[in-house]
Amino acid sequence: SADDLTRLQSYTKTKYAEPDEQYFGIAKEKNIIKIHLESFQTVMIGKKVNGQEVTPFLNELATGNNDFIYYNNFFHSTGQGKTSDAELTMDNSIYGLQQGSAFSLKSDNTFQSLPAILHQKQGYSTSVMHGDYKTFWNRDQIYKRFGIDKFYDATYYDMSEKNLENLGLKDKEFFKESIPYLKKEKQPFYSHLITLTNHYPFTVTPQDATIASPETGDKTVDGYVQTARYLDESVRQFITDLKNEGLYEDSVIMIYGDHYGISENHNAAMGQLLGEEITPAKFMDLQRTGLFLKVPGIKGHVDSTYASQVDVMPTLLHLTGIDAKPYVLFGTDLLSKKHNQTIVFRNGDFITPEIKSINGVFYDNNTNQPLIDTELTAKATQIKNTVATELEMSDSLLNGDLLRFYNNKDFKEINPADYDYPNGTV
Ligand code: GP9
Ligand code: MN
Repeated sequence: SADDLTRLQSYTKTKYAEPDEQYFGIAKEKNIIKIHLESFQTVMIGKKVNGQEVTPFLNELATGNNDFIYYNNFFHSTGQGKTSDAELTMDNSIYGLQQGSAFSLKSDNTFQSLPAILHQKQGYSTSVMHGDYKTFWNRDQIYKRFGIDKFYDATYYDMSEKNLENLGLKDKEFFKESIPYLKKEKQPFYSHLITLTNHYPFTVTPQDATIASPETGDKTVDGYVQTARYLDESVRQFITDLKNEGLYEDSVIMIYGDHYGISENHNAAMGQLLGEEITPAKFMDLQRTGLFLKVPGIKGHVDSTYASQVDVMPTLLHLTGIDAKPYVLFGTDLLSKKHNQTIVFRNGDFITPEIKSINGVFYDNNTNQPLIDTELTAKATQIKNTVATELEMSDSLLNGDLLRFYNNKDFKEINPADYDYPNGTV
């Protein structure tokens, strides 16, 4: 009901973090290129297998010596909706559902999404590119509610057998064929490219395997190292092409992992690969999926701020000079002095720079030992309650379809009938 919306808004208002003036609007009307790394976990950054770096290109970006800010404490917050949850969270600053995928279950809801706001406030054209078919995760339905103008799905790409691996188009081919589409987008554009090859069960052809398998004996973990290398090479190729096409210099570029690739079922092999036991606390450490952010006018550096996928939308709004205040958002601007460093996981667990909370047990985040300090324990209990409220609020938004009651003067309601995603003709 409208009362539930009022309750929700009085909660999210308390989370608002005002922008830092030196960054507000610094990327106004700049193209935004969003590179979604399938199943990428930052444990691969800096990792060597048989003396070889797994992800040499991303490692370079992660030094902060290039154009990218590297957020090394950036986490995913996805649930059963996996990729679709990451997309939902990044473009709406809300959490996925406790069960199932909101993309499938809530595609008739009203949203006030980032692509629509960028379009309405600054004339962005918005698109998604992906080497799989448009009905997967019900994307062709929910994207209309997000106000996404164009959806270049598999029908826009050369899906001949030689170009396929695992669920769909190989990433190198995908990026190569995406360049002409990007060039044709009306500027400024907000374009989201979703990779696919680094997906369970992590297979590559011998030709694409450019790093030797670690031989833990677990096919998933061994394969992951090889597909992560392939992903790294694909991103390098794409960034090089963006430079050659004049699309790099003046664009905001964002690279991030969507969710974990290696589940608890593979803790033994993962432990062998990392040379340490994968305890529950260590497993939480591995939920870092990383954010690389290039903003024209901001020098690259490493930023250890704790952050997660909900924080991306308010950050991009402020960078483009749109105040996040009128929108119902759970995240906070990463560049704001008031950024909130409590990371909420979909199952109610959380992490802060000091504390981990896992399945009801508190840990010291730095030692990964159970918390004994009484002051910190009291603090943890308090945060745990806030986290429960946060998830409950986000659920109420989705389950009550509460944004349909929000007559926001800073948002023109989206009519899904205005959107259509015809097939490509490749
Ligand atoms: C499918 C791809 C994978 O199109 O995005 O989704 P996931 O299985 O990772 O949720
Ligand atoms: Mn995924």
